[in-house]
Amino acid sequence: MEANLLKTIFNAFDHKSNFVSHSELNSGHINDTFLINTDFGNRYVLQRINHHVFIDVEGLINNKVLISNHIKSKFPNFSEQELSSKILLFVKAQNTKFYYHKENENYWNLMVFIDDSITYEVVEDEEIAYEGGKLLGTFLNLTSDFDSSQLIDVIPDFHDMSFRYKQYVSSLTNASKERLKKTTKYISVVDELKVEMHILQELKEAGKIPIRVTHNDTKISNALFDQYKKGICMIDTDTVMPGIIHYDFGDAIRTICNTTAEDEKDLSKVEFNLNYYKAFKKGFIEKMKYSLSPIELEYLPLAAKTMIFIMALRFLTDYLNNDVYYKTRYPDHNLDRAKNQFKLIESLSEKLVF
Ligand code: GN1
Ligand code: MG
Repeated sequence: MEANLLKTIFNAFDHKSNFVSHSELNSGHINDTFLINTDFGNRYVLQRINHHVFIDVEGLINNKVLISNHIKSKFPNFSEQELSSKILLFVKAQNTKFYYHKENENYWNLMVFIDDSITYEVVEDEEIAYEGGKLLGTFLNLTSDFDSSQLIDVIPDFHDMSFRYKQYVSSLTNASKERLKKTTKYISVVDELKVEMHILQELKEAGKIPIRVTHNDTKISNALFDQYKKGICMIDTDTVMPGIIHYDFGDAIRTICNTTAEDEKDLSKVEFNLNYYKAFKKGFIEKMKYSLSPIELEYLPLAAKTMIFIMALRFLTDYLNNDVYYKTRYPDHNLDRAKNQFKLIESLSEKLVF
């Protein structure tokens, strides 16, 4: 993207720094994210929100700022400097809102970049898995006293199994013959698993699982670590909204326990790492032990399987719909992502007993 345009947008925010250069952070499948370097060395993350996917961008930004302020309020003795190295801080635009937007154009928001931080696409050792569990547990714990009804549903029915299943069924009727043929094997896997994969949804609908503030995009690349492999905080709070903890636990496991990235084509490399599962769960429970109910605890293993299934189904659906939702880099990218997730479910089912 053109530097001048980014500079103009960056200068619409109240940061008192001068734009020096930028680079694109190729992390997300939906939004566009840029790292901005400034003259005093402080760096920022400038994000263009995809308003076709996120219909109520103002509501989304309000959610993120409310949660960030709530977490901030838990550390009253921290200086601004300390806060900016541990917590996601959003910068106001000159018009005093936390976003910049011109009519008929894109929405942008700006965060302070947390220096010396690292993210992982694939987990390299148990320590990262354990720290990842503590990070998610801490996020859910710090937000557990926030009234989730103050948050909007950024994407209604986001992890709702019945909704995702319906979308998948309608993609089957829209799909080209060629794409349908390439997915035959997976269509039968979906049929085999679908009843079991609705269990959590049914418990939620029956009011048996508490509704809390949840993050909803807890893949490992959304956890920030320092140079010593210690967790700093969870990032990418775009999808923070009311939900059940199972999807957060499951989405973290989906990426932490996968021995490959979610789009690895060589399926012989894709395995579920049970040691990372145990390490993550240990860290998670350490931080959540006082606020987890027995039913929440009981369904954590099924949550892992369900969340991998939801993502497999969403990638498959988008493939059948000709890639209208996720960014893709080549024609069968979504199919490769789906195959990878189905292989992960197969491996999980061999290793995890529940
Ligand atoms: C999308 O754009 P990104 O990477 O933050 C998706 C998540 C998926 C993830 C898979 C709004 O997140 O649900 O788990 O891709 N976000 C949305 O990598 O659909
Ligand atoms: Mg996200």
